[in-house]
Amino acid sequence: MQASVNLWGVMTKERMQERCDVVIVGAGFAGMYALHSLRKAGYKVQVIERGSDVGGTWYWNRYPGARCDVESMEYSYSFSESLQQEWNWTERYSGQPEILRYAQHVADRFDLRCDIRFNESVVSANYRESEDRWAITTDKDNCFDAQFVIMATGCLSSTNIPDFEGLEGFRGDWYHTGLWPKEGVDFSGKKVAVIGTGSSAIQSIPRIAEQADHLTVFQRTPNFSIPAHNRQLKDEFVEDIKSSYADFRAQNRLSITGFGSRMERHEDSVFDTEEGDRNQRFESKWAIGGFGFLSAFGDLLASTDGNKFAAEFVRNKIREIVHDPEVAELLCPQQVIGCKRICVDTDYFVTFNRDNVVLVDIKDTPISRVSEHGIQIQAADSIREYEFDTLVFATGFDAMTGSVLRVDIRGRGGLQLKDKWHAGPRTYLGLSIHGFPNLFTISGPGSPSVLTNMIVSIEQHVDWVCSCIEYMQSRALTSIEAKNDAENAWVDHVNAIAGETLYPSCNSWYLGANVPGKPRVFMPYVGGLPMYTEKCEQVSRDGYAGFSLTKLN
Ligand code: N01
Repeated sequence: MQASVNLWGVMTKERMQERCDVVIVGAGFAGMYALHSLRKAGYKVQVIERGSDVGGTWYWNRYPGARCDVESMEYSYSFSESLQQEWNWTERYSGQPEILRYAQHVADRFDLRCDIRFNESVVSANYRESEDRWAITTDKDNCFDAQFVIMATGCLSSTNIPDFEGLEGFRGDWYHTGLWPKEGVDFSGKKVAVIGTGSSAIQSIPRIAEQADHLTVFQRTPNFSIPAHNRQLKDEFVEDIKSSYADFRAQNRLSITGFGSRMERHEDSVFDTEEGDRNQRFESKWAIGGFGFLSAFGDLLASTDGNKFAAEFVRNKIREIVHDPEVAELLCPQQVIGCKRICVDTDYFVTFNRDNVVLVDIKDTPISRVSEHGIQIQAADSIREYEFDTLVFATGFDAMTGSVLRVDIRGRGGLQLKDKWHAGPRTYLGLSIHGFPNLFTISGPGSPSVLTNMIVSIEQHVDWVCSCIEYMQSRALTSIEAKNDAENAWVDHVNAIAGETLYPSCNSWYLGANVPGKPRVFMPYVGGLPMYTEKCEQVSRDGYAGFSLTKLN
């Protein structure tokens, strides 16, 4: 923004007013690919990103131990054969620094940065019905006028920091795993608390314990975690995949989760297998490591009784690894395995055998406040105080809707998205919202998104949106909007198929249960990527069935 002198000779800030075809919010993997695709198709595109660089979740989540839980040969873009051939991943599961370097490489290679405004946040988006265009404003008072808005804001990028009384008076330092400082944190000689035991905690706890003087972990709900067995990638393995990378990607797109096509998935029932063979199967999956554990049998997420076999197998592993039986029992999750996203770890449970690590169970005695010196717990008849130099909030995210609703979005008739979604998100295909024409959500609620390899889902969504915009341009159409009945039917379908699984049976962030006051609605689409992709393709083949397409007079 520049300064200028107005008619009265007074210096004023000159607001930037820019007209473009598409504004994209966010420069993570979704925003970057959308920019590349739309620009290639000839559109004028502006990306606005609150961070100082590309990478999205991998830009913000720099906590120690941050690592992808999808294998690196699969967690990467497939749109460019030369990109996938030239980039070399080093480990089975990539760490955050390597994934961020990859995102930066993609930005350089495809010259993306020139169309991204960094260190700037979109604050509002208003639909102007008379023109079928959006007015977008930012925290730097800049305005953009665009026909389309693409929310590429990520599913897990709005941090959930519990509203603990007294936090502002805490004399030490505190951090959230999802807003980790770029310069890192030195825990040497410190007494540290980690609050939470989700994926971020499970990855960071072993690394923090190695460095800190003392670590206390505050656990509300224990989680299931499967070892990553992370390792350096062997050249033969990489060459084998690269020799037919396109086929490998195509196979992955046919799998329900968008990854793991080479993984053995068993479809037989856990009830049809004798105890010895059953445990043998679980044992071999445990030895392989990672998410594939739940593919040991075909019905582990369909039946509570069947699920218990897998859950008890993991609990027995925890009891074997953790020396103190009381601590082991506290670490044993009691919910359905897979109902919360399963964690993939390196040395998590064994960390509780260290002399400098203590587990505090806060299920029945929650954190009551943060004092100047640490954390207070309300026990039966007294307040217990723990002193710390550093607090780490590994307390997760306002998932799937948080980052979309952080922008004040107003559609037709001034309808506010936060009002429309007051009882939970409603979308058609997780891509579009009735009342909000020309606005697309990438991997939005109602799409497979977080239940799949995110990059595969992102590519599928961006490709669909680009084709849709091309379709409109070729027919001089100026607006597209999900119809109310199509949206209602989709929401009903998403809920109905989630209800046939065990997913809604526990307090997960999929349900919004981790954020106080958030409506409990199962947000991702559980039908799997192939079925979902086919549905999207059918909709476009049928001339965008379920959408109203109009032309401004
Ligand atoms: O967050 P979470 P996360 N007092 O919501 C606890 C992805 N991810 O950042 O379970 C005390 O899972 C909360 O307790 P409870 C991945 O998809 C991916 O760890 O609500 N505790 C829970 O233990 C993952 O699923 C990678 O009872 C409180 C924890 O904080 C998703 O991000 C790596 C509390 C939050 O766990 C989120 O993971 C890391 C309170 N007031 C993350 N509030 C990859 O590998 C919350 N908690 C790609």
